[in-house]
Amino acid sequence: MRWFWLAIAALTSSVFAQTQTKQVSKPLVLSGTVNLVAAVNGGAIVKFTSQLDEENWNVKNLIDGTVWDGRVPQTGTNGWASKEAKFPQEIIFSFRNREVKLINKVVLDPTIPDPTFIGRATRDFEIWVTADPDPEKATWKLVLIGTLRNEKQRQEFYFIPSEARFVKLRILSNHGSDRYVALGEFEVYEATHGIAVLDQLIARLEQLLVDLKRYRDLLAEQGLRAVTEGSEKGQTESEKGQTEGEEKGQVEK
Ligand SMILES: [Ca+2]
Repeated sequence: MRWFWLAIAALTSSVFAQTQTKQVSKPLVLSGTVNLVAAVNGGAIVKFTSQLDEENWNVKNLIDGTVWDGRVPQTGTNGWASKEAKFPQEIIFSFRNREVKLINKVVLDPTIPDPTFIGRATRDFEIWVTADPDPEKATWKLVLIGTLRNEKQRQEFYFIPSEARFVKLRILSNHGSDRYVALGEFEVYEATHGIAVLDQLIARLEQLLVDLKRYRDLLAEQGLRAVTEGSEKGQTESEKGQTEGEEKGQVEK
């Protein structure tokens, strides 16, 4: 029977761990680790409203897997910058072979060469998605309204898992510059099946409950049999003694 309690302890701690994870910061549905719009993973930019220049602020820098690093030797690219500080600025991304994916997370990295106090990095933005085949005629769905901190670091955003063939980043403001708006990197991640994992756990717990009830019934049945047998045995001896006593008494009389 010990295995029952070990199994229950293991399952309970597993469920509890998942619940704790949820409570800390992450949603129940988890995200994959492959950045779907990275150029190396087949990601592409389908359309964009403007770029400051071809050489240093090319929109392709949004999916090149790197951001500016000022340390010697200087590595990374500038990122993307708009032609002017006009809003909204929109950039549409697709995945490998323009496949439809269930996504629930984007990461924006506003790391650019410009110091933060100039205020050129992206601030308020929206994420829109569509599974339609033609981005020009598509019906778009808003899945996230977000605000970036004016800090040179990756910032993660989660939203309800949504089917997407195209993802539109709609930038609504920067941190105050009247020159342009910029962004170092943009990433999109697939929703993984955290729900399915929980469903499996629930199924296993339900089976354990069935087994436990069966074991309880078995114990009850054995216990009842033991009580009944004991009772029958006691009764027989008592009756026997009583009979013997009566017989003895009768003889003494
Ligand atoms: Ca980049």
